[in-house]
Amino acid sequence: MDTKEYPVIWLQAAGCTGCSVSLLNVINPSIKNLLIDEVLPGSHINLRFHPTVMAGAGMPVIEVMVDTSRKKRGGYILIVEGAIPTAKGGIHGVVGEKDGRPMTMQSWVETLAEEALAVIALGSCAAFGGIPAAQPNPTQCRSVGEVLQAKGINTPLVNIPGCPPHPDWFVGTVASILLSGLPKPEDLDEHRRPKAFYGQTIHENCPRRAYYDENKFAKKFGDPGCNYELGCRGPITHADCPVRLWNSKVNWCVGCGATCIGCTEPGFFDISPLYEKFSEAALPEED
Ligand code: FSX
Ligand code: SF4
Ligand code: SF4
Repeated sequence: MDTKEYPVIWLQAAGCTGCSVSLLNVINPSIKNLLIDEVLPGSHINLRFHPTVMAGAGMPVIEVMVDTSRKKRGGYILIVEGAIPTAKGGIHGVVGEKDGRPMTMQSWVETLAEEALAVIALGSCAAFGGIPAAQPNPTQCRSVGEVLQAKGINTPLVNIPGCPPHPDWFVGTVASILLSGLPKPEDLDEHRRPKAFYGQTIHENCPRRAYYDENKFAKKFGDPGCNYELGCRGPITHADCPVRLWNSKVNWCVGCGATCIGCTEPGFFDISPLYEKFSEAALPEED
């Protein structure tokens, strides 16, 4: 059987690289399986550019990226990690140069997204602006979606937020694209997140939910009870962490005694201080 190859360009913009590190920790498939073997029988990912993982540096790797976008026009997947600084023409974020002039992250995203088969905005920074876009946002960081919309670029876009995102959310989305094509509108929620991973709230599946329903709230970390009064945003946060668990099913945020800080939601850092009870007004209405 012929193997179909999907070239991937992975751009890193304004972020902390945690999204890449999270993916590198993927257990099943391993990162070697993912990058070197076939991710699905007959489908192989060819990671052509990734600033953290690739061995090369400088102009030769920039040329590989440009070459990929030219030769595989309409056939490569663009993954963007990190928000896009747009203040002052985007000069706060630069990747390489062209004709001796610095190339901004914004211009790379605009150029590469236009000719891509699909764009994946990986992590809450790329999907929603994330921490780099927190108020007062002096670099005017924007999400990938906002940057594309401002330019009228209509390439299909999937958001995979999380700070960082769970590796399964990314691998599962890519596998699904390779298996059955781009997600249909009904597969994504109003924030373009795959419903398969973000279709329910943390609160719906939290093992401490019975405490919440009985109004038994922890007053300090370590107390038995629901962590809502300690700032837990499980009720307004969409992700499957309580059932998927993290680090190869070892634990997750509330499971280890912390709160859900709402890392998959737009603007999670600006809602209120992370470890204070958030405003009741932010709660969804009960059915
Ligand atoms: Fe953002 Fe990626 Fe948070 Fe970090 O670079 S989603 S800051 S975990 O890693 O973009
Ligand atoms: Fe909901 Fe958080 Fe309480 Fe769990 S700890 S029941 S997610 S408010
Ligand atoms: Fe993010 Fe909440 Fe999941 Fe923790 S439990 S990873 S804060 S969505």
